[in-house]
Amino acid sequence: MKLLDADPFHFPFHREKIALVVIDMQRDFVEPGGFGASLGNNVELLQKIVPTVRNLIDGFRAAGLTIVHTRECHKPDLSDCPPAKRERGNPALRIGDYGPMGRILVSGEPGAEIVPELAPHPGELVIDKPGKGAFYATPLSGWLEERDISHLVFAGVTTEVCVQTSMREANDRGYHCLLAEDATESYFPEFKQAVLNMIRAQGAIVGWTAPTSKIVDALH
Ligand code: C5J
Repeated sequence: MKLLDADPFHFPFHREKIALVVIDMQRDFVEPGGFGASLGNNVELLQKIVPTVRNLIDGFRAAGLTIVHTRECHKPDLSDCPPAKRERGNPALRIGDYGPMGRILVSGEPGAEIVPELAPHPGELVIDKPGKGAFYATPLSGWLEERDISHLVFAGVTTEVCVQTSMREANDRGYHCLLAEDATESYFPEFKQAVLNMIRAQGAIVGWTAPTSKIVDALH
């Protein structure tokens, strides 16, 4: 049993039962011309965490542990994109429209790919998800059960949308969840801070948080 120095208190875990879930570090959210930018967001904030996410991934790779990468994207015919999602708001480009990185949030398009610095290695799991949560309409539950995983470390973007949704889904499914504080980011810094506060409040009601350096140190 290992003990990770986390908030609001120590996070105990068995090394062979922990996995990393990196949420949606895709060009569509992190680079200009993608989905995030089409909604009027400044993507530079998200670009800044790429080296930290890489350190976290490298720590899990060095320890030989399970790594899951997710991508929010839809089938080319958009049959898995509810009209309520596509028609929401007034973005410059809608899901499925052509932009500088191909069709917005469509699988197989350049914008849907994970940024090159964080590209999955062979053997790492890649989940294409049509929703904000990583468990909705994906094989993630089964893949984690097959590997006897009980503890999940979350990273990626954006903190209050896909990361928080996935972490709450995991918490409800019985996983012990920890969010890497400096390996997640939002277009809205105050939303990120609110999520960190919310998840660890009330005795870790959704989970724990810790900085990447402490997580990586605890893996060895
Ligand atoms: C959003 C995500 N923000 N990956 N997706 O729409 O958080």
